[in-house]
Amino acid sequence: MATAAFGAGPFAPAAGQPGSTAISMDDPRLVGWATDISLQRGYLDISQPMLGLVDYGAAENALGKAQGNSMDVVSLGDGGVATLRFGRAIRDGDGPDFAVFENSFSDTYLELAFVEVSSDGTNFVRFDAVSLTPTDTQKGAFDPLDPTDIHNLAGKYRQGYGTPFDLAELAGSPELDIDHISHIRVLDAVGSLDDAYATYDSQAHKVNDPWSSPFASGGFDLDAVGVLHQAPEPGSVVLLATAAASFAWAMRRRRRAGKDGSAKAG
Ligand SMILES: [Ca+2]
Ligand SMILES: [Ca+2]
Ligand SMILES: [Ca+2]
Repeated sequence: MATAAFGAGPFAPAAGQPGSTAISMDDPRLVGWATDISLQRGYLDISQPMLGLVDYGAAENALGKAQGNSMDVVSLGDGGVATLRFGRAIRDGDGPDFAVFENSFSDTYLELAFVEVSSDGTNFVRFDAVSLTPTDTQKGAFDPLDPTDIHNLAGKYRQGYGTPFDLAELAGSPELDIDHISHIRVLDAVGSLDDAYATYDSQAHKVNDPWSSPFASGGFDLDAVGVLHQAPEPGSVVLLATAAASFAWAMRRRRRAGKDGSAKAG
């Protein structure tokens, strides 16, 4: 198979190019950020577990607003997992509902991660990721990827620009309420083409990304997760329901009072 021209893939191009879906960390639609994280670091090199785990960056670096730099991140390592929580649940609104920010310093040095969501912290549903990066040659530690070959994998865009995710795509998933997402999980795509370590997209392609990268900052580097559509606060739903109920009660009273009045007048 001939190698397609760079930028000729079917998916959105790099940040700043026409048709890009990248979301700037300063986009005014971002109304919230992750407030809590639990972290399971991955290996420096999953094929050499004796080397240990990555340790770059504190877990808290993934909380709050994205910084868009290379330092204020937490590295996941091969197969590492970060689970984020939010002060308010996330809901499905028009278009993208949240965005995941990585720390790539260029449009083509891309380390990728799968993204899953949950409404209860137990049942997680993964977005259908697609990686059309050819799998004939392993991408080495600093080899470029073509963002137009990548869809629904976090890390598609350079630092300061989030990869968007649309909860509408997960409508109908069992055990998931797309209008009440409480947890987002970011899972490093190992990137190895070796059958023993490979991770696969939703179409059974091996995800080929820079590997191995046995550095303290190996694997996906999470800067932040930003929210575009928040669910109403639980308190405000109760208040709204209470207000509606007392309004209905007042109307009934008024109608009854009106009837009584007319009866007397008659
Ligand atoms: Ca949506
Ligand atoms: Ca990294
Ligand atoms: Ca950060």
